[in-house]
Amino acid sequence: MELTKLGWNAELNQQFAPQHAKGLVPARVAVEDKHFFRVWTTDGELLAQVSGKCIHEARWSNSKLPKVGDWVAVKLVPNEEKAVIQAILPRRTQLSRKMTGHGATEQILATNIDTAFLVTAADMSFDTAVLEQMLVVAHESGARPVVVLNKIDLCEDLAGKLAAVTGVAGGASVLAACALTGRGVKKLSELIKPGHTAVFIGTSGVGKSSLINRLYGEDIQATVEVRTNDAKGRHTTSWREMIFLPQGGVVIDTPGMREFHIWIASEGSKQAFPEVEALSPRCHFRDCTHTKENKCAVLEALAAGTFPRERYDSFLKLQLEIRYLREAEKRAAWQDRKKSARGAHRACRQKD
Ligand SMILES: Nc1nc2c(ncn2[C@@H]2O[C@H](COP(=O)(O)OP(=O)(O)OP(=O)(O)O)[C@@H](O)[C@H]2O)c(=O)[nH]1
Ligand SMILES: [Mg+2]
Ligand SMILES: [Zn+2]
Repeated sequence: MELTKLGWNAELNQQFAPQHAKGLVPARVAVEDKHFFRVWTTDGELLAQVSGKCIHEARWSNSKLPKVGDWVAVKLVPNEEKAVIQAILPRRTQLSRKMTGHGATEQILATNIDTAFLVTAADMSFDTAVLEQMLVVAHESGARPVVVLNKIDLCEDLAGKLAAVTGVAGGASVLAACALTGRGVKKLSELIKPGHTAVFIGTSGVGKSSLINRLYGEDIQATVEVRTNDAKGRHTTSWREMIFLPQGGVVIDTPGMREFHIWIASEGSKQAFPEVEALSPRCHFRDCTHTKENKCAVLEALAAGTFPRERYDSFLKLQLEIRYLREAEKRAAWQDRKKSARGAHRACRQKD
């Protein structure tokens, strides 16, 4: 397998020089399953495990373990189709969300991606709130977000749904598609160039795997019909997986997720709400939070009806979440410092 087709380039090659000198070879993580990985090397697919040193270094932070999309340095196990992952190369982009049900921990969904396809369905499950969350997460990742309105065959009011999607999409482009007939799939395919990596995210049943099958040209990912009463999916795809397209380029299929709560966001929130960004230079205070200040251009636009109330509510929710995560991050950093101070104290006492 030619690594350049998977996105390997001169810059990565340069970064890899020290690893190369140690006799390690480059590989890309295609599947992650707890402590086992499938990686792609020039010689094909290998089963890989992480070195003890890597696990030790990652003991406080899961994000230091390999993720789907990562470029890694592996040591080949002679005479076996196995490898040991020794190091992760710096990530160019990474798509993260806050893990659900846990205080505030980062879950990395995919790395080194160029395009994030945010899939929604034009059927009964149509929901712009999840799309707004996905947009922030995608903008924050560094990848280019593209909104895909799939299942347009199941919708009577396509113009209305497209308008609703465009209303929240900010600057992201919007594509309409139908994975069943293949309508719109060509446009999608044109956005995945050889060497590029695209990830598909969205709630269960919106048709992520179906679109990928269409792009691939045959059914390689399992798909299952949605429930008839509410069009919700059944969580068919159960792990993140990288797929190499015959025409070049790589796509990552992901399991359907109900929520895309942001991990720490700064740029992402600005880009997801370009309306607020455009208005805020006209606010009286430079650090205006657009919540209670006098002479706030955002609040004025809200009162005048030129900035929709639902968009403002989404904006507020996002700001609250960002504040919560910042606090949680500060707390975690403080606890880390306390832990290492205690460790140092113990080490000193042992020396005495
Ligand atoms: N009518 C119609 N059905 C579609 C379309 N795209 C997908 N489906 C159907 O929707 C169901 C769910 O599609 P999947 O591709 O499995 O959805 P998914 O997003 O991968 O779902 P998870 O893997 O659970 O996250 C399948 O029965 C598909 O055949 C479409 O454009 N139109
Ligand atoms: Mg799927
Ligand atoms: Zn303001």
